[in-house]
Amino acid sequence: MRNYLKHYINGEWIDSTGDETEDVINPATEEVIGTISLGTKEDLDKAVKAARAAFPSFSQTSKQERIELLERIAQEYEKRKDDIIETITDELGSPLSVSENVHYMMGYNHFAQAAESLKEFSFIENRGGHTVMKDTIGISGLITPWNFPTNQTSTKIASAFAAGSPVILKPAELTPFAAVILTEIFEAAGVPKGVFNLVNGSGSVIGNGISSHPDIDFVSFTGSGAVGQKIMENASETIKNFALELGGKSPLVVLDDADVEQAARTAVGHIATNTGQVCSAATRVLVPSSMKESFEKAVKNVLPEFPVGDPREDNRTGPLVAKKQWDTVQSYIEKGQEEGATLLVGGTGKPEGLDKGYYAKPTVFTDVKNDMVIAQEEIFGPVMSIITYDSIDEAIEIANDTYYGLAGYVVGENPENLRKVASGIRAGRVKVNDAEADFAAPFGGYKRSGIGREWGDYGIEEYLETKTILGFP
Ligand code: TAP
Repeated sequence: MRNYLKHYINGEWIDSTGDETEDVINPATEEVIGTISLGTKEDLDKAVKAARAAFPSFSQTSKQERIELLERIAQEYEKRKDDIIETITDELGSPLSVSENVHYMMGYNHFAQAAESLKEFSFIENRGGHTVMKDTIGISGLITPWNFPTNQTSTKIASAFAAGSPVILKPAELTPFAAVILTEIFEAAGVPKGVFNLVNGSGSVIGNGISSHPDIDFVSFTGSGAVGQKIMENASETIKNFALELGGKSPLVVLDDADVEQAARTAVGHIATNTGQVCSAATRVLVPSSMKESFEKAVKNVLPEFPVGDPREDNRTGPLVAKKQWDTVQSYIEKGQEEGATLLVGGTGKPEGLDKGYYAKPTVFTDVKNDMVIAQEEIFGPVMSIITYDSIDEAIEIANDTYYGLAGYVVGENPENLRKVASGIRAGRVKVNDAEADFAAPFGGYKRSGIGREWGDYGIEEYLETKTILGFP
């Protein structure tokens, strides 16, 4: 059992001032695996005070000191590899291979990349008549979701540390244990007292408290649009800066010269990885009308490559994170059928033989119209919608016919068409064919997918203010 009834404030694990606790459940077994304390406003105030006290010295550390700090964190992070992988598999339900190759790997890369980006980063620029200086924004409140327990936290923390900003982290209640390991990593790496503070608790108390706190200068949030909107409202009370990463309904445009089997594999990979609980997942798959039947056949052929089951065994897809998420996914599958989409594979209920655990059937709808609810709303589960198009212009139009704009994908051969689609999609990140991940590349959304950018030097920028000095001697 992992019981963490303390918060980490000012370099110490201290008791919560409240006595409310929350059990954490392994979604694969439905068993309680530990308990956390739900912090109070008083706990948050203590953390804010500690971060404030750490601000003057941490914000004045040299670039070199911060590079070395981030490099030490990356080294300590590597030492905790097995722990991180096991913990994420237990609290989130992701298969061990996904916990290693996605969750562990992404967290590591954010720290390593922040150190690299910082090496090239210029905090002062003489522009002839004036000098522009980049100054730490102040102290930052970080609110993170459950779907990437090390990626979402690490990208924010790495950027904040690179910019010299002390932080208060409130991780999601559903997956709080990876953040405990991160805290231990920061201690081992010698993060100064008060620079990192962990306050566990509910969104309504600690999350809400962070976004409305008069002494917090910046809030970085990842999660749902509804809560993102609340963060904006709260931040407006104190004219606080914020960055929001709010999910999507991303298109995968399959061009007519794409390898149909490979395209189907890419599409299924999106709903299988992390059980489709990925903000940038391609859940609308746009295929040429002429390719519809061969694509549907290819999807059925490749599905067995992504077995669903016990995340501690050799499976590609685990359960959904919680019963509530399972219920949400079920209701969208029902909705798709009511709306008249054709169920190609999957459906409601649990996959055969998986009665325990929040497992959902990988589900593919075809004959989907882009204005159906299943094509417009973020489902956050293993559900794909196949939509047909008749021209590249139409494909781009459908791709952009959404409130979201986080990511887009295009697969095919003809470079001109690939360029046309990649440039035409209104989203913060477009991936062409099987391009490799790049942690120096900015990540964030257009439209209702968010405000601001994370990762690499763009991520660091969010934690900085721009100061003009006239007559700098
Ligand atoms: P949210 O409710 O948005 O939770 C994200 C984080 O915000 C959690 O730490 C949550 O705390 C906190 N929070 C909740 N209410 C808050 C408030 N009033 N003020 C400040 N912080 C608050 O997401 P969820 O309920 O976990 O998931 C719901 C849906 O959101 C999903 O189905 C999915 O569509 C979307 N989602 C998107 C993303 C990404 S990456 N864009 C990630 C997760 C979920 P607690 O939950 O601990 O109380």
